[in-house]
Amino acid sequence: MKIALIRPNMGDYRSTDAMPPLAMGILAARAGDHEVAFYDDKVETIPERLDADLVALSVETFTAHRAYALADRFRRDGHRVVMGGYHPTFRPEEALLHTDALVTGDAEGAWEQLLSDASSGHLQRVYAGDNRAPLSDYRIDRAIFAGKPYAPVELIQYGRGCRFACDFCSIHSFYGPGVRVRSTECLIGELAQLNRKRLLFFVDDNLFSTPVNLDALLTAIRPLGLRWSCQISIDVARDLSLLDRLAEAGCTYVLIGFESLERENLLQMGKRWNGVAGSYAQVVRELHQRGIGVYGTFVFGYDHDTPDTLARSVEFALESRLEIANFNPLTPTPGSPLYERLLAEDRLISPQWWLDPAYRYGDPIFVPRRMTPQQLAQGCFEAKQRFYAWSSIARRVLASDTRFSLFGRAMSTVANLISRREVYRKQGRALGT
Ligand code: B12
Ligand code: SF4
Repeated sequence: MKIALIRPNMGDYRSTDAMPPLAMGILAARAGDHEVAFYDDKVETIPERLDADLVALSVETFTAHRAYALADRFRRDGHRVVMGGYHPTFRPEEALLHTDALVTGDAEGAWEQLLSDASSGHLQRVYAGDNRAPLSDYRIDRAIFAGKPYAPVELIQYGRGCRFACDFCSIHSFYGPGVRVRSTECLIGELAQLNRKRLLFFVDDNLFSTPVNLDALLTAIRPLGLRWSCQISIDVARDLSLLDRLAEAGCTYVLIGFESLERENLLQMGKRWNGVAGSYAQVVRELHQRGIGVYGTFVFGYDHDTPDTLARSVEFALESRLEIANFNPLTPTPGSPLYERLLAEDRLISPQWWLDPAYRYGDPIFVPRRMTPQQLAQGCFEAKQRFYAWSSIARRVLASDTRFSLFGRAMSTVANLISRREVYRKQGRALGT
């Protein structure tokens, strides 16, 4: 068969911060003898006509509307369409209105079965991926990304899942309670093939899955002399020697979900543990002292948030000189406990907001308790504007700790410029069209 892999964007426009989608590389590597072409809607226009027997789309909640429009078009043209990813996993009935078949959960195994059935003309409607299977046969084909204008970042995955279960996050529902990691030998083999001039980003939801796993990784990659970044839970800073080891192993940036400065909000989101390593300011200081930059993320709209808590969070981010930060309105995505709770409380403004033609990126999705939906949306946008104002970028980047490598500073500058541009480009965008 000829297979066209498509990663849809949020709408019919091109992005400037796109990174190569690992899922597509995994599907390509497991396509056997079939011929694969890959189109990335984020960085290139999807051709009107495709020469393909099977069109496969990777779908997230923010890209579902656009994915369905593309799928409907290709089905009208007589193509068979299949889907996979977070959104079809959590909303299979909805996706099946637009696709001939879908895979829920992990692709490995289910995708090969789907391809075999499609070639013999016996395509089933739903293939259940095994989200508990060990990651022992992890393969990825990066050749499909060649020549596409991606940001200078190499993505890599050590493991899947997270040991926590925050109320707003769909990771736990997707992967279950367990965390699976790849063997470090397999990972090192893959690392050897990546472009060392680019910043390496571990896409794991929490690289600190267990002390044993983190230790195995740091021991394996330290001798490679790489510079890398990751998402990590703040409790890693409870043991300062672990921070030393992260720095020694080449960690240049960490993304930490601070989420809120309000204890009651942390309790409500199931993230009380965010306080175990001391104050946020202390943790940032310890990381900076080791030459590790911090990308802090915050969410707003929990029941104890007011316009004032938003303003205080921006103050904190500026005073702590976070290299990058994000201030997002709480986004109830299907699969998260938050979504179910807000639905049950009748607080969702539009329950299927991702398909609502009136919805715009950054719009309020639900009614917060202690501010109006508009205050929430506007407050988050203003927070981003303040953080990415030219004066703020200059102050944070130029005055960054002298322990920062030249590479770290260059990365910080580029990341700030890209983030600033994307803040304005994304805000108010319709999904789908
Ligand atoms: C890195 C990352 C990013 C990067 C972009 C990465 C890139 N390549 O472009 C950045 C930082 C830019 C980003 C942005 C956003 N992200 Co993001 N991101 C991730 C993260 C951490 C890793 C993605 C990854 O590489 N995973 C590894 C691959 C191998 O896994 P996978 O994509 O799930 O694919 C597997 C299966 O799902 C399946 N599969 C997937 N597609 C298909 C298709 C077919 C046909 C088949 C058969 C199978 C299949 O097979 C794969 C292998 O088993 C995920 C969390 C996660 N664990 O995945 C969040 C995640 C995908 N992001 C999320 C969100 C919400 C966003 C934003 C909307 C945030 C925001 N408010 O702006 C934006 C915009 C996203 C967009 N689509 O435009 C959510 C999506 C939730 C949802 N219900 O859709 C996630 C799950 C995070 C979370 N905690 O909830 N993100
Ligand atoms: S928000 Fe982060 S720490 Fe919480 S469950 Fe999701 S991935 Fe884990």
